[in-house]
Amino acid sequence: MADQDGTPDITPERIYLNRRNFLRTGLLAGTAATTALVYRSFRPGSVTAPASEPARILTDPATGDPATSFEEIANYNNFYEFSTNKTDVAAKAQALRTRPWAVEIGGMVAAPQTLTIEEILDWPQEERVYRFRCVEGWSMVIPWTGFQLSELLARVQPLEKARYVAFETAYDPATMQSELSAGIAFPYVEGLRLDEAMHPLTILATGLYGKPMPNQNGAPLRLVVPWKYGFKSIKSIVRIYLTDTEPPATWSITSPREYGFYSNVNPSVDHPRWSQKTERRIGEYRMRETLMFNGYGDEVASLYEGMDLTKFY
Ligand SMILES: Nc1nc2c(c(=O)[nH]1)N[C@H]1C(S)=C(S)[C@@H](COP(=O)(O)O)O[C@H]1N2
Ligand SMILES: [Mo]
Repeated sequence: MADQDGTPDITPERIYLNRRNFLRTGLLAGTAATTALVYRSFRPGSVTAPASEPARILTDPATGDPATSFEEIANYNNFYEFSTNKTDVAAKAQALRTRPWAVEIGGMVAAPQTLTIEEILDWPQEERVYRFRCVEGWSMVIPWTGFQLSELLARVQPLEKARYVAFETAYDPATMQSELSAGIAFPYVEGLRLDEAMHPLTILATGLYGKPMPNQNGAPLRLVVPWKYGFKSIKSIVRIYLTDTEPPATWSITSPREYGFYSNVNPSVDHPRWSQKTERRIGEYRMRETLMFNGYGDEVASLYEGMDLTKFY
């Protein structure tokens, strides 16, 4: 983990006007119960402010913690395709070509589709302010823009036998570094169990701070699963497929002793080389306690009933 570089904490982006046209709400698919759950959990962070409303301060709706500044979110990144040095990624990822861009969705589905990014960006987007915890021990509060992954999955109609959702990042050797330099295999791949993927907290993000997704944060489309360690939130997705077997996940393949398929945030299961009991919120100096499921346990703990979470970590 790099030290803070002394960048001022308060930025104009932390306080910004919420624009009515950009953030359309009321798009939540699914049951009324699901919708109620999401609105209850996210009302403070996901409302559309009237255009006349004065600047608001973005906070994590659960804890009231202020959002991490745009500069910090966009300049301290993990994106191994470009660099293994978190403070170099932003500059190097400017080479990422995000147009044309298409996402292929297939596998065990009744209605496979290939969608252009323009089609996806045309869907209603909402804001979700989520805590984000990297397995390395740092965390942020990030105001994402996006939509529930469940909405996309509903369009392709998963077959009865589908049990998992697999994801793949673009790999372009012309603009990205080699596997040898990165120390991991490409394309970067990830996976979720289907019920995790369908959970209302799981989103595909297309932007942050009301702006299009910066390349370094995984433009034009990346996964966000707030109760799991950050590496599950795969960036710059080009392929999604449903399967009946546990899909490969880059860090579990690279280092199976250190990274499990589930990788739920869990302060009581240490990484073999460091403790996971505490974390440093970027922009702060003191350490915070890490919370089980990154504090989203009320919403997600039931997904893991009967599982030994010290074993299936
Ligand atoms: N394709 C791809 N996705 C990725 C990574 C990566 O190296 N390549 N790094 C992961 C890790 S370890 C983290 S912590 C988050 C970082 O997201 P951020 O840079 O937007 O904060 O992206 C995740 N998704
Ligand atoms: Mo991470």
